[in-house]
Amino acid sequence: MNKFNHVLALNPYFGDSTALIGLFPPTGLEYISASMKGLVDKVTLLDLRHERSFQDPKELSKFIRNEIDLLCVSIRWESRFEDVCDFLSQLPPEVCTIVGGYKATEEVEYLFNRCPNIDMIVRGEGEEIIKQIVTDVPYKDIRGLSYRENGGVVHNETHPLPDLAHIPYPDRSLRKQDYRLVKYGLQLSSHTFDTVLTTRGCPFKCKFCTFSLNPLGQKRTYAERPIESVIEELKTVTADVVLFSDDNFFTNPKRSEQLCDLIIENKINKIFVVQARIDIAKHRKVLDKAQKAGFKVFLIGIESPHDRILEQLQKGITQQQVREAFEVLTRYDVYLHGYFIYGNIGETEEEMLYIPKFAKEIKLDSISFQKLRVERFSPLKEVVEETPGYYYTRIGGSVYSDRFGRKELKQIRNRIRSAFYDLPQVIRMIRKARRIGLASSRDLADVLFKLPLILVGLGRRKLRKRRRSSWK
Ligand code: B12
Ligand code: SF4
Repeated sequence: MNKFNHVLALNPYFGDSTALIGLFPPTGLEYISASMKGLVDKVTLLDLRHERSFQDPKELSKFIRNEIDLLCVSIRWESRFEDVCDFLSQLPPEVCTIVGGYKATEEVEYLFNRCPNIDMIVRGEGEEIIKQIVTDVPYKDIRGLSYRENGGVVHNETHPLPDLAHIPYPDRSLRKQDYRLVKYGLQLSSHTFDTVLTTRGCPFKCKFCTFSLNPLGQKRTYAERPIESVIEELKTVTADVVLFSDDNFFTNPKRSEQLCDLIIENKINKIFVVQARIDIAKHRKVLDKAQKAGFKVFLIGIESPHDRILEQLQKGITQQQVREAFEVLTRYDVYLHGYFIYGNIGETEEEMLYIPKFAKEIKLDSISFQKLRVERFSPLKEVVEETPGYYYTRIGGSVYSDRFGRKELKQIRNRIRSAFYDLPQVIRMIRKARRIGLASSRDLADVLFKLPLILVGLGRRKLRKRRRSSWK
């Protein structure tokens, strides 16, 4: 007989968000659910983005009281963290509640104080840990677990990172819906979306990045899943577009090439989206195969056009190398998106405003740009603390300076955006998206038709945001 009968795996996020966030499934929670399979009688996965009635904590509590004997919640993001805490605190305290996820791991003490109904927190990657919790392993013997005992909290030692060859891939059978591009309740594309993780960790050491640091401050060693298991998983994926959410899909070009070969051989017809470094441009054979295998969108971390800043960020690339790489990449029929960071230490206004110009020079189709951020374990934290005139107001928040405060950086952001996204660029993006099959003519006509409603939604969101900030 199993220790638990009916487990609820809960993605507690819903409400105001960007369309991109609604696009992807709660991968971590699906990994956890897959690991519990066979060890509990039943798992129900609720993604609150798609469960309107359960967005009311009273309704959800009724369901939990009637059905559930273990509640597993994933807390992953900085954004909406307090809302999630408020929501969780309204759920039945008598049902055993475990939380896990990147943000939960960062905020263990805070969460135990803030949400009295949380019984346990799983720190770090949770596949092995959850298996021990739902079987009869005594809590004191489960590494990676923090739990309440005699009015206090016990933190067990850290769990070793799981071996990727031995963990099952996400359990998609628990989904009640497909994932689509939806904004203000309006569907913007006919495509369905999914994510697949083929590796964890990244061997590079960019100073601003915590992607490859787990929230315990340990560098996540780069680890690969067996490619056969990736192909087996891909065969079960029904979505049209798949994001390989590896930090850098091409870390091991030989393996990437093999994966492309197997995708072609197995006739897996999808649009693949990958995160990459410019280094991939050196591997033409891999690029040729990737194009053939359906890799159509490359999300590339460039961070800055300035060598001084690239060096400061320890990105390991130079402006000239970026230019050379894009000369190669633009020969392929792929959509190229670049990530940039502005507001770097010592960066002048002029330097920040060069981002859109540079992005056009190297022929990027689209860009996103973020303020420099400080995370608890990012190596950049110390640099900011030691640099006079620079500061951050909270962990996970942006870096400001005496010269560039919130207001100044917001103005610069708007100028970067309008300089890049002019009409010719928007037309170029649409044409490219159509040509490579990312969006059909019907999708585009549909978006145009829905444009007035999207603008109304945007206006409402801005109003809500303004009201919220005037209450604070
Ligand atoms: C892919 C990705 C995305 C995708 C989302 C894909 C998806 N499926 O959700 C997209 C592109 C949409 C995205 C967006 C953003 N992302 Co992102 N993203 C990632 C990335 C690279 C991988 C996520 C993933 O799939 N991990 C694999 C799964 C298996 O890991 P996991 O979710 O952590 O789950 C494991 C454990 O945490 C734990 N666990 C999780 N839940 C639970 C629950 C229980 C009960 C238990 C026991 C265990 C457990 O076990 C799981 C299995 O090991 C991570 C970095 C990373 N390496 O994790 C950043 C990361 C999660 N993103 C981050 C950020 C900041 C963002 C953005 C805010 C960026 C931006 N400014 O726009 C946005 C918006 C997010 C939001 N909601 O507001 C940060 C979060 C930091 C923080 N504390 O807030 C991360 C950690 C990157 C970083 N270091 O900066 N992201
Ligand atoms: S920015 Fe990219 S390449 Fe650099 S450490 Fe992070 S994931 Fe790795």
